[in-house]
Amino acid sequence: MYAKDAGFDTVDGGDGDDTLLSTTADGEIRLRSLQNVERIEARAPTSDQAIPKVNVYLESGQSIDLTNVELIDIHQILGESGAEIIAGSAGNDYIVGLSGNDTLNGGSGDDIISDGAGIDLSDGGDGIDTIDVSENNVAITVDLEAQRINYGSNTEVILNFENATGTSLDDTLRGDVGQHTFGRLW
Ligand SMILES: [Ca+2]
Ligand SMILES: [Ca+2]
Ligand SMILES: [Ca+2]
Repeated sequence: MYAKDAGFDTVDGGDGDDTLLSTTADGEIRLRSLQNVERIEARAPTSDQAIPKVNVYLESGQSIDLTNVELIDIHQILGESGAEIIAGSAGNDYIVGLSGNDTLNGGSGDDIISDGAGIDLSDGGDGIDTIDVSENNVAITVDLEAQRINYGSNTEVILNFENATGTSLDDTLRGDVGQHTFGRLW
């Protein structure tokens, strides 16, 4: 059971089958670290309410490995301004690095990774994954074939992505259009 408070929590489930459960209407799960937890689940506060959008927030500069964690009705997994290391679950994840030089891995499933500012390393892993650069405020070149993002003088590595979502500026997309589909790049 997870009790929301202002700080970031260190959670160790120990032995047994453990679930981190959010049952508040404004669910936010704030973690410094997570160990030995098998499941993170969002539920409605009462049975007649909808399940709220619950995000997992990782403290700045920390790391989290969700490879063997089942996420149930969790909306996004978000880093902060530091360099976070986030490994997603086997399911479909939405991972947001924000600023800082982040290492973001989707793992299996059809993941969306928003890398944000900073020089990030993003890996979609197995599945049909989307690199989302729409939060950036500079025009970006996304090359899915060369597995690179370029903006200004910066180059970032993007591995195992099949789709891209661009910014509202004049982005450039390179890829094999026979294999890939592109989101709202224009
Ligand atoms: Ca970050
Ligand atoms: Ca995943
Ligand atoms: Ca992939």
